Amino acid sequence: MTDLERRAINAIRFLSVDAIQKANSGHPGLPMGAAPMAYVLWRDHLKYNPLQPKWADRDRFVLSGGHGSMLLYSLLYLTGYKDMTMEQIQSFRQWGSLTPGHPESHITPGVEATTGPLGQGISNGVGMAIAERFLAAEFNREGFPLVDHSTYVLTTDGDLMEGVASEAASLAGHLKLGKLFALYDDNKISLAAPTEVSFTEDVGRRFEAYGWQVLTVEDGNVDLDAVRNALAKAHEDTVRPTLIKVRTTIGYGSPNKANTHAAHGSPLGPDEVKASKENLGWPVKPEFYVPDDVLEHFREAVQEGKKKQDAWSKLADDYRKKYPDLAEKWDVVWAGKLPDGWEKSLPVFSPADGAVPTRKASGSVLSALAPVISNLIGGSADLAPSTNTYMKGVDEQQAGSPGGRNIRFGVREHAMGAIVNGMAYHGGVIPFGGTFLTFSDYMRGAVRVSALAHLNSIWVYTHDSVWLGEDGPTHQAVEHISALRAIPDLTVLRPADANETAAAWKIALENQNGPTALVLSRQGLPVLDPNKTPDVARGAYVLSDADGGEPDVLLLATGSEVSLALEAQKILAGKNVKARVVSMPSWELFERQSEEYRESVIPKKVRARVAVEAGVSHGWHTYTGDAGRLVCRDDFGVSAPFKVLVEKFGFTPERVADEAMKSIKAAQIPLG
Ligand SMILES: Cc1ncc(C[n+]2csc(CCOP(=O)(O)OP(=O)(O)O)c2C)c(N)n1
Ligand SMILES: [Mg+2]
Repeated sequence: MTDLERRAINAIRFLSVDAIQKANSGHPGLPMGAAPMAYVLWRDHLKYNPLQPKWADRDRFVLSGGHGSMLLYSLLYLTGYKDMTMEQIQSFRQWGSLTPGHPESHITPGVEATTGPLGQGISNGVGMAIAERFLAAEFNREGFPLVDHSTYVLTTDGDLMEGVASEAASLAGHLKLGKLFALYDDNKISLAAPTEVSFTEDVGRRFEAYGWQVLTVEDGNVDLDAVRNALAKAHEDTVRPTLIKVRTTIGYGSPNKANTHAAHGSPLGPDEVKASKENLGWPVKPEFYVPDDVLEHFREAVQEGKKKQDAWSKLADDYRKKYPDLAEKWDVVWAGKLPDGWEKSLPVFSPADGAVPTRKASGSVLSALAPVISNLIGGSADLAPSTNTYMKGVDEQQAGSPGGRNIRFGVREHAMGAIVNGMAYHGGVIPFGGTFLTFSDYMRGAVRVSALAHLNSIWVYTHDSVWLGEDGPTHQAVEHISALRAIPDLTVLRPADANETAAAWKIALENQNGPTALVLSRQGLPVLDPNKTPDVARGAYVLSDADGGEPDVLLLATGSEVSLALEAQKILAGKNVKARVVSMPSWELFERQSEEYRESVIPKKVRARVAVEAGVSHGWHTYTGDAGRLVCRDDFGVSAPFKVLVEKFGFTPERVADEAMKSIKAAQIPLG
């Protein structure tokens, strides 16, 4: 190691240590131990342009151990990302800074993925590598490697203990994602203890069994050449993803805390900061010290990055001349747009179609759109025939068919979630993932991050209630819709019929500001009159009003229960009660409407209301108010035929009508 290299690495370490000390909060252990490998990667291997953080063909770097965020912020500062100023470094973990406690991709330019929940980042990396390979197959032409980048992940002990990481790594091996590289900060310490108390398997052999190439750097603290050689060797194998086990020391340089979990998640403290700096030959003062020549050395990345991107831009210009149609398509997908006129391909369903399960309608929508939206890519967790998420006429994503858009995630819901997110982070694609609604819990960690990071991930959840019948309560979702609604910035849509389903897909595809969950039925639902254009985008709308002015009661329903509400409306009409049926596919979208619109659909003065939804009533009180009634299911389901459950659980038109009468009484509105 040269003197300059040593000081460059120490600059990463002590910028991080000082920022953490100033914030009096943070995780110094990882930046101190992983600084050498990060230095080699960012100096010698990574393709990036600090002044154009969104350059499409950049390599992706994911800090999967997001607790080591200061490592990434130090690198962004040192290499010259212009938003990452010294002021930001000194505002680590403070309100409004670009340096939050864990990296957040929607806040900080240069941060590729929101990490911190362990296991997510490495799984995102798998999605990024899939997206890269898919786009390469789609766009690259002889002599024009327009898409040619790698995905690097810095992973940790805790990261690799997480189940989701194993699921994703297993799929990555199967798919032979040769341009995925994980550097494992193998320091044998986690948050609370050495790994010997709970994590003693041979990680390398496990990854080899997944189909990865596994390399080892025996001393990642000082042997930079070993890291360089490992990275070079990693690239020689173009078929297998690579795990490089880099043996390091957590908190390297700290005389009293290195190699202990004390270095993991607390500032070193002023005395230990001083001792560490002295130990590594670093000036104790000033804080946040970066020698000029070190900064210059790092900032060469700006020129280097520009050179690389310029060369790529020239290639792209020539490509544009030679393949204008492809170039046009490129612009559309990278702008996150949809091709002109795409919505004309959305199918329209008619009542003559009979009872159509909304999952089937969703399948028809997907297959109709697949040829038109060429970057729609996704699949399910081994449930393709059930979730109807396999696009007809489209190839399957496999090692031998990297241009395939039907992804078989296998029975790996959590990884599916994180991989879909990884594709969304990557850009250029519109990714989706599907499973039964009840298993949305298995992937909740990823769904939450998709919302936090404002990703365009689309979640397709079928078999949405107790109405799946015989499979019983393990498979019957009851609390899940409510649990999804509880996630901020996730748009949840539960369409009432096939046409609402098509409208829901349109909303999901056009949603630029976050993920969308489509909640779909297993059983057939009558197709409503398509001439009454469903106002799904407004979240709730008057589907059917009683004749003769102001309604006596509002029937608020979603999904399969909308047709039930329509039946109840007829019964009530027979009793001379005016009932309005409101189809309410999305609370979130409804809440975004104007006060006037909301009042026009759910007028305050009509206090008699019934909410009908085959799930827990949690949250419905907001809409039903003080005189309202609930036809919901506040308990688990039961294994029995669907028709029996309808009776036993009281989801009959008569029951709904009965509750409507009770609500009218409670609201003391005289019958008209
Ligand atoms: C899903 C999840 N569970 C728990 C945590 C809390 N946590 C943060 S880091 C960590 C383990 C740290 O060990 P390691 O990943 O080896 O990082 P190192 O201490 O070596 O930096 C834990 C349990 C988390 N961030 N995410
Ligand atoms: Mg560790």
